[in-house]
Amino acid sequence: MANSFPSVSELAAGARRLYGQVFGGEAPQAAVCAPGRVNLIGEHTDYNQGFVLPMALPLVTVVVGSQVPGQDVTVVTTNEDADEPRKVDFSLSGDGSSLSPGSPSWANYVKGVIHHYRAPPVSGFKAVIVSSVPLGGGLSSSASLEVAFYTFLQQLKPDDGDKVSKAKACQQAEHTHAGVPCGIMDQFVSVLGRERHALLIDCRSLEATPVPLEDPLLVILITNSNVRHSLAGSEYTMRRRDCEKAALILGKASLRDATMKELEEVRDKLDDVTYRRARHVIEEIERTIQAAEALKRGDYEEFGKLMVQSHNSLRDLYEVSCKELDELVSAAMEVEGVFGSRMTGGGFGGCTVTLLQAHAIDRTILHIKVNIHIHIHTRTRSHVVHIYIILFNIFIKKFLKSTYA
Ligand code: GAF
Repeated sequence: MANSFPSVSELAAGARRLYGQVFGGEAPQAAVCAPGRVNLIGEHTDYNQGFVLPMALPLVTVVVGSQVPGQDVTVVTTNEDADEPRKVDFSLSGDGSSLSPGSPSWANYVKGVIHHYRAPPVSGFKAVIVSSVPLGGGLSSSASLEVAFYTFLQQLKPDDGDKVSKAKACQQAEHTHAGVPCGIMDQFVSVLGRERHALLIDCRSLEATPVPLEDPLLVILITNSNVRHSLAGSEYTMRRRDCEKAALILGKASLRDATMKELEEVRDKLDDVTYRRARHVIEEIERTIQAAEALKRGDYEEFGKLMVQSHNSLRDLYEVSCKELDELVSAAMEVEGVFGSRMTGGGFGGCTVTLLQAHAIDRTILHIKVNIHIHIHTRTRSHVVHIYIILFNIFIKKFLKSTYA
């Protein structure tokens, strides 16, 4: 059976309760939320100006809070990182240095969003953050926090309401305050995602085409390997640099403009790693366009094949997968009724996404769990015992018909 996760109203009720406890029984003036996302296909293509196909999730970050007189800010989170303080206080007065990134790291997203808010100055406030998006799980916990916080600031002092600019401001917060040179996908779909639709986003023009996901016979399953990735680590930045290098050698503004034929023509000018990174991106952009077409015509077999090709490319060419994700994908693909499976998000851990027939959901979950037990056995013998609980305490989300708004 799939595990359940709290609804938005349950999360909001929890946030209100916590707010009352922390702030002397008061009720918050505002309550907002923003979704995490799962990317169905189109990985590491957004910062290459390509296409992505994410969908917003019913996993959300909720912010409740109130404006206060003056410029003092207090924010509390239920963030599960036990080693970090869960409450921060700072003042918005002065030279802005209080908004510089620092510790605890979760507060950097809050500070970054205040810094890039499009209708400054922001007044003092107190707020509580609660989230059902797993941290570091590749489901955009950080973008959902940024977007939820931006939405909260809009309640205190409205900006012009432009949604694309809002997504861009949140992306900037990630760049300057979390140190991750991310693309636009996560913030964009968190702001503009639609219930029961994926969004085909052209990351160059920022045009988005909703693709319905309303087939009652279809289920999307997310499995969390519970391997925590850190996009702030150097690998994400290195991939981005590799792509820029390839584009430069190809004489293109971005890899979006390159074809495989052109890549082959300059192959002897590229080192092997740069060639493989570029090849992934060029082929993944094409796969994403084809996948959106397949989804529109209900060709799930084709969509599934493209998902698996995407995973293999991320594993072999882009090298952002890991053993646990590969195992989860392989296990899912062994089950009849599964169309396709792949890692999702930045990689180096996090989640897989699987497209399958609704009637196959229970046996798919069972098969994944049984296979995981086989692997635990193997790992135990190779002395990586402690990984058992962390890696294989998987939780599985079944959500196609859920709502998030
Ligand atoms: C992370 C980034 F934040 C996105 O912009 C995107 O590049 C993704 O990794 C990989 O597709 O989620």
